[in-house]
Amino acid sequence: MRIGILCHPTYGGSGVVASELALSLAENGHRVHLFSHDMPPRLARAPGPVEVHVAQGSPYPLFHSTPHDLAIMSRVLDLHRSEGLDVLHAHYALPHAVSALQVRSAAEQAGLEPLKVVTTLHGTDITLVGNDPSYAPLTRYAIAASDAVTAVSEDLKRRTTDNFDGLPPCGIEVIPNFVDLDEFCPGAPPAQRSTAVHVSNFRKVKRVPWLVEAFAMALQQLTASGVDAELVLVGDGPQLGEARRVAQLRNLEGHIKFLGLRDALPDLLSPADAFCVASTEESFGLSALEAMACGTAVVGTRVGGLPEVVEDGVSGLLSPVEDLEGFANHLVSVMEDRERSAAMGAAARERAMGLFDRRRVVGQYEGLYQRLIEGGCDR
Ligand code: GMT
Repeated sequence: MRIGILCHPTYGGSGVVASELALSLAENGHRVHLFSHDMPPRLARAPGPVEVHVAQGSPYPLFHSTPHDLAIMSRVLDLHRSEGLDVLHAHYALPHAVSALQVRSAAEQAGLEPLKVVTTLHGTDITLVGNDPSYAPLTRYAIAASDAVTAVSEDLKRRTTDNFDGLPPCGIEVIPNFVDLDEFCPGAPPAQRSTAVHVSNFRKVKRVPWLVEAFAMALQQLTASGVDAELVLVGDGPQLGEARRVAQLRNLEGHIKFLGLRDALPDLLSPADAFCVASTEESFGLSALEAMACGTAVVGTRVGGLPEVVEDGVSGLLSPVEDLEGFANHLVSVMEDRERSAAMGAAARERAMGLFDRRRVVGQYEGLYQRLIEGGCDR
């Protein structure tokens, strides 16, 4: 198949899913083009034969900001005209699904080969952006007009169908996120100190300052029982400064590390006793899945699709979103008992292998593309 993928060039989330999918599809013999306004970091360090098109557009005094979405659409249309695409797969509803639909309609108008538009909803495109009145009408259109729509969890599917009427002919199919189990695997022995790790883009929804508070609370109990513990924070974003301020306020020096953006995720995840997710929203929790694949137990909040990924009490421990003390207690119970954290970590790896193996999930996408090309779900 000839497949075009549109995505945001993010360090995590949809940018990673789109990049890993592009690489896997290319590995399976498909011709794959990925379009974005910058190089997605996960793809930049992979040698796979994906053709990447970075389209940024040119600034012009009349434009408030450079409209890279338009530049991406032009590039896709140009490629469709010269080489042809069977499927255009948009990751994140806005703007990519709208861009893909625009290309489909421009191709039709120009008498080019028809192409099918698949939209994958990732989470905040529905729960935050899509709910914003300034974007809701366009999000609704993107969902209704796509040839197929997928959601990364049952919870996200439910939230989408609850909030938006007008679905594509085949409804919304749940295709979960996936992980490369060879790249993300247990390896390093446990760290000397009992270690909790968090990886994110430090946006408000990730609640990193709240996590630092919870860790400070847990640390008091851990220290009292003679456990030497630390929290390792990986990533960067708007709430980094606030997280540092809380760490200072709670005298966490010597027990907290801010590492900034890192690529060596498996090496950071696999020696840890716990992976922390303190989010107020999480449609899936890809970083939690990557930690699970590395054999690390998850301590998280019971939100969105996270309970579909982490089996509460088996591969991790989940607590209600406002329960700071409960979250801290979960950290203590995993971090003070290394046998327990190892057992949960092993269960986490098993779950990642059973449900979220890259090869299996990529096959689901291939099946969907094939059905569309053969005329299934035609409008
Ligand atoms: O919201 C983010 O953190 C980024 C966002 C994205 O699309 O880049 O992440 C969402 O998509 C990920 C990949 O499908 C999911 O694993 C995350 O749970 C989801 N984030 C939220 O729902 C907050």
